[in-house]
Formats: sequence, structure tokens, C-alpha cells
Amino acid sequence: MILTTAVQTRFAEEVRAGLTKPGQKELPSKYLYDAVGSRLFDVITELPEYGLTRAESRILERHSREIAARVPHNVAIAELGSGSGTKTRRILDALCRDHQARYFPIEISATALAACEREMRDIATVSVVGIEREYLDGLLEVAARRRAGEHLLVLFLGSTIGNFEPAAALAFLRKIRTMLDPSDFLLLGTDLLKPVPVLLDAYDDPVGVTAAFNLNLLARINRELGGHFVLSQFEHVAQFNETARSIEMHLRSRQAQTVAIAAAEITVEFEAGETIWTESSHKYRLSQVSSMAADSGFKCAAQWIDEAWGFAENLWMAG
Ligand code: AVI
Repeated sequence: MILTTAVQTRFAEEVRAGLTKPGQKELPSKYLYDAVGSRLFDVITELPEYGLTRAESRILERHSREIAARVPHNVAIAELGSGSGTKTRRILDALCRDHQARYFPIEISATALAACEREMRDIATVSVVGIEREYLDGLLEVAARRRAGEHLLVLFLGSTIGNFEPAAALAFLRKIRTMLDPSDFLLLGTDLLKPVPVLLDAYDDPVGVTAAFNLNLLARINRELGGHFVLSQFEHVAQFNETARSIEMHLRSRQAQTVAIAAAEITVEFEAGETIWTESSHKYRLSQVSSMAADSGFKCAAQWIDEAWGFAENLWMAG
């Protein structure tokens, strides 16, 4: 049965727009994360070829105390896209060793919020208030709940910022800045540029987990929108875009074919070899990270780097 909630209607509209636009067909990467996609992503983070998550965990394991020391005691923590909250635990443990704090995980997935609440349950000094919203709406709500004299620390980990196009990333960071007071902070994870073969392995692993993660988007369209994609007729492609310094995921049509998608009211023609662009993951130079801070109205307060993989955790101050 095909449900037509507001969310499904929006999904159908975005699929129609992306697959009927002239030139490069595309699908928004946010739709990679349904229940199946989120689980596959969790497996990706464990793959030997995908070092990003382990690099950030190492930084947080080694430097949480230093991060905590730079942030005022009277702080509420808001996390954009908390996932299950495992990495955040390290920061909360350090921040709330001897004083109380409120933690607001912001997530569109109720399941992820519940997992996050479970993960933090036993930190006696932390009270968790889950916010089931899109990132910026959620942050607006947290800012509105701020108590007198309370500072805000916003967490945006995992280099999810890299999944935004550069102009959109800047607009997003500027919007965050407008919601903060000068003595508030943003802790931002950024994956650094590294040799192309390393990136290609990370986004096209030999076990095929990333391929399954990408192909699941077509399976999701079949499940939720009455799509007729034959998955074996598409293949996962990871390629490096030198100009954008981003690794792109595509789904390539193995042959000329036509695919109907009922809820989107479209029939899409594919040429043999034609691709659907499903995600970009931008990789940064340190100078770019500094420019992003300045261009969005933040000041770099501190930076921790994992040299083994190439990942920077950045503490930016809003003032
Ligand atoms: C969530 N995001 C930071 C991941 C990345 O590395 O860009 C998503 C991902 N796509 C393929 N593998 C991982």
C-alpha cells in the first residue's frame, strides 16, 4: 500500500523534480536515510576503508576534556542530527562531570531520538530533551527555550556539512550563526582532502555496503512511491570531482530503460550509462575550513586534527 502523508507527498515531488530535470538527473541525499539506509550507514562507519567516523571518535576520545574546558559551565547542548548519540556521549561525559546540563538532540527520526535518549539515560547530570524537527527549526526551538545566562553549544559532527553544496553549507552556517549569541559555540566536524584512491575505496568498499546504501534509495522509491526500478539494472558509482573536491555517488543505468513511479506520476527514460547523482561529500583543505568560519560569522576558537585519517574537529565561537 502506498501512504500519502505530507512527508510522502514531499518525497514524491522531490523525486519528480530530480528525475525530470534537464541534464544530470539527481535525487536528494537526505532520502538515503530510511530505516534500511540508516542501518547500512551504521555498517559503513565500521568498514576498514571508511575512516571518517573512527577518526572523529579518536578526536573526541582524546580531547573531550579540552573541548569542555573551552566552553562555559552554564551550557545547553544542541546536536544537529544526533543519530544514536554514541560519539556525543564522550562530550557530554566531559562537559557534565560535575554540573548539570540540558542536551537537545535534534533529529527527524523518532527511532534515532529514542536510541539517543537510551544512550544518555545513565548520565545523571544530563537531562535529555529530544526535538523531532528539521535541523534549523529544531535549533530555533532550542534557542527559544534557552534560560537566562545559559550558553549554547551546537554540535554538528560527522562532516555532514560536506554533504551540502558549498553555497548551501555557507547559508546553513550563517543561519545557525543568526540563532546564536556571541558567547555561544559550534563544534563542527570536517573531513579533510586526502588521496583520491583512499576516497574511492571509502565510498566504493569491496564488500559492497556503500553500493547497497546507494541502491536502497531506488528500493525505497519502489516501496514508498510505487516505483518500478529493477535494482539489478543499476550500479553504484563513486567518482571524485576535482573541481568541487568532492566524492560523488551516482547510480548508473546498465542499459536503456524506462521506469514508472506511480506516486510521482512520472515515467523516466534512461539511456545506457546515464546516471542519477545521489550524494556529494566535500573534502576540505584547512584553509577552506577557516574561510567557512569567517564567511559565516564565526571565529575559530580551537581545532583538533586526526592526522591518521585526515579529519578536523573545529570549535567555533559565535562572537
Ligand atoms: C553522513 N555523511 C557525512 C557520509 C559521508 O561520508 O559523506 C555519508 C556517506 N555516504 C557514503 N558513505 C558515507
